Amino acid sequence: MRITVCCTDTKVGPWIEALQSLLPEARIEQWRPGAPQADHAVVWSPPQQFLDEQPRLKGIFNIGAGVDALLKLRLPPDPVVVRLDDAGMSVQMAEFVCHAVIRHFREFDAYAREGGTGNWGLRRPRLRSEFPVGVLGLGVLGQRVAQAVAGFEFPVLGWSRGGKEVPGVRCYAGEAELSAFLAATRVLVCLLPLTPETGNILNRESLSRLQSGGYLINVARGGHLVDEDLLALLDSGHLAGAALDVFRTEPLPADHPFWRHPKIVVTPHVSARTLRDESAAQIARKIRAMQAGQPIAGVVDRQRGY
Ligand code: NDP
Ligand code: OXD
Repeated sequence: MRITVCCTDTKVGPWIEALQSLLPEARIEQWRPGAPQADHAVVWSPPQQFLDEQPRLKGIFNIGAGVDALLKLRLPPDPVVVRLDDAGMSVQMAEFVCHAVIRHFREFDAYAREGGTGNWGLRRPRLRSEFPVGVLGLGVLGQRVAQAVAGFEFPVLGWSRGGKEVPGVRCYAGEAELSAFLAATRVLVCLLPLTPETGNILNRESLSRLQSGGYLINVARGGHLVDEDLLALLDSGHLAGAALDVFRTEPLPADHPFWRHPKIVVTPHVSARTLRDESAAQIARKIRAMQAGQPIAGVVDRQRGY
């Protein structure tokens, strides 16, 4: 079995080592133009040339949960596209979002500013019942996040396409219930995949529907957010702030207004990192299962885009 590895912005050597130790029988190599046809590919944002030169792959394994960059390319029709299925990301995402929610709710930034001036100033406790947290997307990451936030006794709501039942989470489904979900939300967390249906979903209209003093946490993709609409709603006072981990252009350009906005916290796409060992182990298990003709989890529906 031949496996080719083609990853932009990622060191390929350690991935090849990790996969090779798990699949000693396979021939695993970094892709180069003109390389022989492989059985499976392990990829992150590969160039179009790679896909054009590898038309007979059985599986394309994406080393991330989001496949938006991959599905933008012209893919051969046959290979099964597989995304990472948690692989250590959901606990990181839960930690990141809980931190962002609590930092905002408990006003830790204000305490940090006042502490810096030697001021022993108590702020009035806020009621968590007045900070309902709504999670857009109740998949592998969204469900874990929603339940983690519910563990801190915030009211939690969730929105998905087909409808879900998640203990402790009030669930809404589909276009028809989006307005009601937003109207009942004060802190909005985006954990949707980026697809033609969800692009620009965080816009003036949707964000205006949030309860007054709303707060946005975008940990999905920059393409979900209309940047100017967020800035306008922060400046008008309808929104109290935002924690943004993902951006339309990454790295976020030095002159982007998000960097310096006093109500925005920027992090450089770190809310849930791909963990190499756990991810390689998951991919190796799935390659073995596919070779044995067994079903695997995390297969992408190309039509839906996730
Ligand atoms: P999943 O595919 O497991 O879940 C996606 C969820 O979104 C599902 O609940 C799905 O609904 C819902 N959804 C999709 N389209 C729609 C729609 N049109 N309307 C309503 N709901 C919709 O994805 P993951 O939880 O694994 O990951 C989510 C995203 O997080 C990734 O695609 C990626 O972009 C981002 N991500 C960001 C990281 C970071 O470091 N910032 C790290 C990892 C991922 P249904 O259940 O009904 O299908
Ligand atoms: C992912 C990411 O999609 O890291 O896994 O953004």
